[in-house]
Amino acid sequence: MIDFYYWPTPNGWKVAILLEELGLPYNMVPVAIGKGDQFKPEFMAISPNNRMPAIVDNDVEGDPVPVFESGAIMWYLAEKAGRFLPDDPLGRKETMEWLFWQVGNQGPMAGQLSHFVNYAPESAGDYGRERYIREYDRCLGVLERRMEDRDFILGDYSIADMIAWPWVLIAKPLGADLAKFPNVAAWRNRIKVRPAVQRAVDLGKELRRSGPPTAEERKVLYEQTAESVARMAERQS
Ligand SMILES: N[C@@H](CCC(=O)N[C@@H](CS)C(=O)NCC(=O)O)C(=O)O
Repeated sequence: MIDFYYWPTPNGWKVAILLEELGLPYNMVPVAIGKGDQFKPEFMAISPNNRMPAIVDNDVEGDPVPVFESGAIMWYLAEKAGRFLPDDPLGRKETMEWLFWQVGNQGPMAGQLSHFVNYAPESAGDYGRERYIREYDRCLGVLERRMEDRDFILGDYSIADMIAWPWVLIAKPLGADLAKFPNVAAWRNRIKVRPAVQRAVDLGKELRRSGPPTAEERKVLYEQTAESVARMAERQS
């Protein structure tokens, strides 16, 4: 069985989609990031960056295998299952390019945009929000060009799609209009109708916050420093 450390956000959905697509049995362990579960020493032993998603694979010979960072988790699971990852060296190289693109570009830009759209105080002004509006738009343009002559990022549906899709699913709440990205809009819909994807997006939806974060949650999530993380880890040990 795989222990899946998860909270219902776009980064969590990436791995939920793959687990559902693979039909692998898993045990979902909620990581309540607004409450500080990500600083628990037992979680940080699995995910040293104090971020979910993470997994522990217990279906191995020897000690259970922890994996953190969504790109690494996607690669690990796809390789283990022998699915959603090309076999040939060039196909694997392309997969890696798009995984790295997602975790180094689209993910962080969309994540920061979400922060400035949803959580930044008025005193932050427009600079940060506009910077990330442009970067998110640029990333949508990258996908738009890539999808000009194919249905999925690598041609066939793969972990490259599963990792990039969640941050496109929420384009509208992030303020982006997909009308100017018709290839991306079609790709988004092609993936959205998949039953496994729907199950993944529904996973743990009852755990989601209904209103804006409380002052305490804001502090936990948006005021992290090396010292505060160490302090919170200490408090939870
Ligand atoms: N690069 C990481 C990003 C993961 C990430 O940012 N997760 C957020 C939730 S969407 C988190 O765990 N936040 C906890 C925190 O900010 O302390 C990945 O792709 O796995």
